[in-house]
Amino acid sequence: MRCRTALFACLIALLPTAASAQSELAVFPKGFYWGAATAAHQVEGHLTNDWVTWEKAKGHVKNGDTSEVGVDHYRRFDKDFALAEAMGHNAHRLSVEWARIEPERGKIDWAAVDHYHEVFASLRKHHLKPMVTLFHFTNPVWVAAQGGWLAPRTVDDFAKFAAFMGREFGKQVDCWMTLNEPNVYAFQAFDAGYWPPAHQSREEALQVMANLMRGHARAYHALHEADHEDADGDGSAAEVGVANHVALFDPMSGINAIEAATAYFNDTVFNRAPMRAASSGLLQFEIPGTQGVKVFDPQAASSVDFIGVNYYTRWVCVSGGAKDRIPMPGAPTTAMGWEDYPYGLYRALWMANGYSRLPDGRHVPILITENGVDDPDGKTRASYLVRHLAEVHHAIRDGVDVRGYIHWTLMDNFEWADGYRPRFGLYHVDRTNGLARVATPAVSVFERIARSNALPPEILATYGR
Ligand code: GCO
Repeated sequence: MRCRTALFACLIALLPTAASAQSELAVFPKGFYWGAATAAHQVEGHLTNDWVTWEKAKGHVKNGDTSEVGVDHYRRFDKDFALAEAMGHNAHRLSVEWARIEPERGKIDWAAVDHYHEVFASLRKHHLKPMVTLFHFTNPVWVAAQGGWLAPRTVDDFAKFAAFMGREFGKQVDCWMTLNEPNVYAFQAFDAGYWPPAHQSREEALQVMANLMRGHARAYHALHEADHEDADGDGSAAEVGVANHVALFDPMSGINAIEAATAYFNDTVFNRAPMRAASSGLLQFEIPGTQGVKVFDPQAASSVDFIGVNYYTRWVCVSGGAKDRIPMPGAPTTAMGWEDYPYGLYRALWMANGYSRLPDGRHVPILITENGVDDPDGKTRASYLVRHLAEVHHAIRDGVDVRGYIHWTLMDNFEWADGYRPRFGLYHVDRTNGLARVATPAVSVFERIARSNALPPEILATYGR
């Protein structure tokens, strides 16, 4: 009994320390980037590229939706950035449309260039650091006609485009992402056949991944050669990375060899291979039973200044049925049918951390370049945001060098083959009312977090479970 009393006394003595440690721990590092991401094709509207051609055929996009008007961000960008600024954001991730800037090989459309100068000037005016993606799933028609990313020539063309971007926009942009989700693009467009050019060849998907990473490596060096201007005065003229999609894969049963192997190979080729390529230089895109790629590309070694992580969900690998992966049975899922699994972000950050020590000796930081939820009635986003940020905070506390959190997405937009039904936006876009931007409840919660650079205890208490 005496012993128990002593133990309780001891625990009570610890309580205030634990509570203050908790509030201290909910603070993010100084200078942390808070923002949202968009992609040109999903928001701008008024475009011509390989996706626009694809959307015209019936059945390619749900409900016959097209990106034709998008959410008219091409014209409304300044007002949209004002919304991000009002939310306390200090960064914004967006992509530039290669097809606008170079509509024909070697021919620059200077009106499009001027447009993006205005876009970056507007970001600056709204105190948002531009984080610019060069390839976010769409190609100029002439690139698609030459075979797209299956053609080695596209690697050279992309490097030239990157050099142009660095020269032209270096005084306005420091943070560059060469590619968005090379793994998702390669498999959706060349293996699953869901996106243009809708091939169904796993072998091609592996070649495309390798070509994308070759393109990344060339673009990395081209941007560093071309961009010497420190746009925001932080001492660095160009930081270049890739926005990697990380999906967790777990076997349903750890003692089922097929399920364990499926999880292992998915994780290896889909998640790890692109990060490893840009870190070690080894382009190894292989799946058992398929002709893959394994080659060392010296240009790819140490070709990142940060590692971008796009995280949404985990898949559980199963065997014996029609599907080989499903959301975890019984777990909560989002409207997209994806498991709501915040701990996966903690795991994804540690995975990326494993590729952050480069052969040239640098240890590069990690940036969360996308994380978000399809939330049709706006009721779950605030909780999704807070629970995922709590895991980001845990990862930082445990030693991962995470420099920012960029939410997908600023406003509802064209979700590729799913059209306009999914709603990932912090702002809902009312398509029945002149594309009006309507704040979802997550906006004020995000603002509280961004402005305090912390997860305030009352926000954690209300939304953190
Ligand atoms: C991707 C893209 C975005 C998507 C988002 C939601 O991951 O496919 O980067 O374009 O819209 O991820 O699916």
